[in-house]
Amino acid sequence: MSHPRRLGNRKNVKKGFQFTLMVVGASGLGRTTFINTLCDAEVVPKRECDEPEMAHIEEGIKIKPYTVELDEDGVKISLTVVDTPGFGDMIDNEYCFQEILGYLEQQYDDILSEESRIKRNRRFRDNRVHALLYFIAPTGHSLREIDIELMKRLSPRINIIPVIGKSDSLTPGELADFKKRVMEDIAHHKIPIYNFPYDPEEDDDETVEENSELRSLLPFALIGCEEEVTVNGRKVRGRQYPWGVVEVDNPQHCDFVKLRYALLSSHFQDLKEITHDYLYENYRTEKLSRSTDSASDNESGEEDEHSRLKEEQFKKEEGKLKEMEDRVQRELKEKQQELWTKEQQLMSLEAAQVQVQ
Ligand SMILES: Nc1nc2c(ncn2[C@@H]2O[C@H](COP(=O)(O)OP(=O)(O)OP(=O)(O)O)[C@@H](O)[C@H]2O)c(=O)[nH]1
Ligand SMILES: [Mg+2]
Repeated sequence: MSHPRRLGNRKNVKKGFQFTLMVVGASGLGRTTFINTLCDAEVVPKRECDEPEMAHIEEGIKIKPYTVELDEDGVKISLTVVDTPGFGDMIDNEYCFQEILGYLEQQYDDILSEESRIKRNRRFRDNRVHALLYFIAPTGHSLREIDIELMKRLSPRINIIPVIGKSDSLTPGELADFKKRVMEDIAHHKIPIYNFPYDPEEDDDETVEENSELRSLLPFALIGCEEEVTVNGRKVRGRQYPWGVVEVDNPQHCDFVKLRYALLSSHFQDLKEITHDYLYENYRTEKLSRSTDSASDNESGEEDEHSRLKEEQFKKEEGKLKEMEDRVQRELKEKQQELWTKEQQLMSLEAAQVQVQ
């Protein structure tokens, strides 16, 4: 499944650009190492190991953005990487989902209120997150419930790209099987990840070929390492094991180079456009229609109050009329009584007169 709206693959822009990436995944899957490998610098400091007496304390999730200026073949990139340490550490992860979702929506809210200002703030920074790399543990089985839940809940708000952390723990055969199973799970649960959308009818052959190759690599197998080792006289970034070296920048060993190029060169524009034209637009429409609904709820509330007051007024008037009618009836009866007494007096006077005559 892909997002219903897809946009053409754009090539690099020379003047430089800003891009924001979020990394989420269980503890220890290599997020910090990946960020530092991606930027080729120690952007995120290494985490100190917890003291044994503190190991049981659940700190909860933290959301930490780091901004770094990169130079990619002369193209300036202001890259913000948002790390999410503590994800999945708690027994109940509901709080984690809400925190991440809240962060993503807050960035949309900020731009929404900026758009509706009469005078624009020139220093306003658009912090919308353009892609989320979701780190899957290299279990060799299939997706866990927390993976499915996170991707399902966040996919309406962000381009999700699934990756396998520490993929050197799997043999090439195991990795291929695992990738296949993960994609089957994603399809089964209808999770709309970012799958390098293309249209063979509309797009040029180069785009179709490039995107279908990237799609076939999903979920990207990652290896992270900041140190350099020497292999056959060459200095490479790689993990040295007694039996050999796994190289970060070797496409035979992992998909790091392909993913890096897609994120920072060939597909950043597509990711940004989908974020703006589709994900943000949906959020904006939902939010604005929610506030119109509550306004019309208010309006109908006002109407209800109005008719309630009218009814009260009507009842009061009715009561007054009834009182008036009763009083008139009472006075009428009194007058009739008076009249009858007067008639009786008149009759007895007449009778007395007749006797006198
Ligand atoms: N085998 C292997 N180990 C890795 C890889 N990447 C990182 N590691 C090691 O795994 C351990 C944890 O890596 P981190 O980068 O700190 O992982 P993290 O996801 O940031 O961990 P937290 O921030 O604690 O959640 C470190 O000892 C790394 O050297 C990898 O690709 N393969
Ligand atoms: Mg870390």
